[in-house]
Amino acid sequence: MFNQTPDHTKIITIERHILEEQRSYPEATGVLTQLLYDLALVGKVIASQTTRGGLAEILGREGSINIQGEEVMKLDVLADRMIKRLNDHTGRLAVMASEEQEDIIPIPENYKAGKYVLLYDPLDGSSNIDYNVSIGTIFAIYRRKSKEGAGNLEDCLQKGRHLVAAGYLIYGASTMLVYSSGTGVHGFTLDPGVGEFLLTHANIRMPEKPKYYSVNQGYEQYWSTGVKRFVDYLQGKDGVKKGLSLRYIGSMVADFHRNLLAGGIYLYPANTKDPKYPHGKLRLLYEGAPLAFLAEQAGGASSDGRQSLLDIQPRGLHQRTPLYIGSRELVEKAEEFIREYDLGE
Ligand code: AFP
Repeated sequence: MFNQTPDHTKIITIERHILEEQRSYPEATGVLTQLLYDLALVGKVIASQTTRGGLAEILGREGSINIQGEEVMKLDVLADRMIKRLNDHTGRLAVMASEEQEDIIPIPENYKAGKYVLLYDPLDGSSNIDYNVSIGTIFAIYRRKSKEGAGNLEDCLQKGRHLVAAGYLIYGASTMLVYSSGTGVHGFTLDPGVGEFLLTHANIRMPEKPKYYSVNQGYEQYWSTGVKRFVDYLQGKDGVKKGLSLRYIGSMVADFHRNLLAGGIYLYPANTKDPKYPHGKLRLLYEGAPLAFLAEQAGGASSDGRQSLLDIQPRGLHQRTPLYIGSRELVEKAEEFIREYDLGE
């Protein structure tokens, strides 16, 4: 019978989990632990705002002044500022970069520069906010490359292979934080009653048998032959395998999260729709690399169609990339179709 009495001895808070992970690294100084904990706080603060999203109509429109005399901001701008403010003075970071900002975000001179670099997408899927659909925050943490003083652009332009930790917060039916610091992927759900993230998904592994594929099928006419053939394959049109179900939310964090738990692939291929973005829409540093890191840690894989997203040397902060992330077998299949039909190899 289902036991409704919770076993309180088994409740693991995110703080305890991160601390226990740190214990397996005797040389660890605790700075990364603190940084991850700062990001959990970020999640709680943003979640409290996103759940009030629909109230913007009542409390004031973007640009207007609310009853506290403050300017009402769009949620993505607000999230961007919050992450910056919660992290610029801690002494843990050398530099930051955000999907919402053109240039790197330096640590103010009056604060100590630390040894880590934080890259983030403050509110991914923000075009979904108005429709009460899940959105998320993605983060990526690297060790600085420069020796001391203010961090620089080069500190931010690192391959995903050098990630120290990465994760996301998903603001959905419940708020979750999912992260990896290189020893598996772990998921925590925010218990709004106690205001803590509790371990609910220890050591997540992507199921071997994929269930879903996620792509904006509306762009099919703009895809290459290789991509079209690959999606035919996913749909089971070749008659070799049963087709997968299509699920596409248009919030990458939510699409990725579902496929991580259920098995499947998310793709945003290159397309010819907008000549300004020949590599598709998604950004390597803020979306591709961190989610690729999590996929690998959960037994999955990633690719830009030719190579792992983790092996691409970024040349610019906002570099875009074609993207395939999910079950290893499907990612390899995508590369195979692209090699055969698009690269003629
Ligand atoms: P927004 O943050 O502008 O809503 O973009 C979301 C996103 O970067 C990613 O989360 C989605 O998976 C993808 O774009 C959706 O893009 P399409 O609308 O072109 O399918």
